[in-house]
Amino acid sequence: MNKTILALTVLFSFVFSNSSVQAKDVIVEIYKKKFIPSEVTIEQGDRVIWKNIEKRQYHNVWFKQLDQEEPGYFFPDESYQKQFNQEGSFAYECGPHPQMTGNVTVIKTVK
Ligand SMILES: [Cu+2]
Repeated sequence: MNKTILALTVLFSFVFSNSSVQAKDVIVEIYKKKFIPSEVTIEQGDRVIWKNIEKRQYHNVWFKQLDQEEPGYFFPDESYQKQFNQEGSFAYECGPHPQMTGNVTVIKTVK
């Protein structure tokens, strides 16, 4: 529950402190050991939220280019989020299941 409250607090403070920038949240679901959709394109400043909707399988979201260490696992009904401020194409995978791969493409904010 604390995580949800924290997430909402972060979301609201971000939305209301940046009136000129409309950052969006993009949802990627994790189900049957797949990222759905596996490829997303977002704008700078947007956030991707990965939701684990498995019955009992944990996962993580590991950007080997960006993360110094492998992030912790998250379990069904939990989520993981990351905000992207740099343009680029960022590949990721699930640490325990390297066959699970995805990509986030970040483009310049369209005004
Ligand atoms: Cu996994």
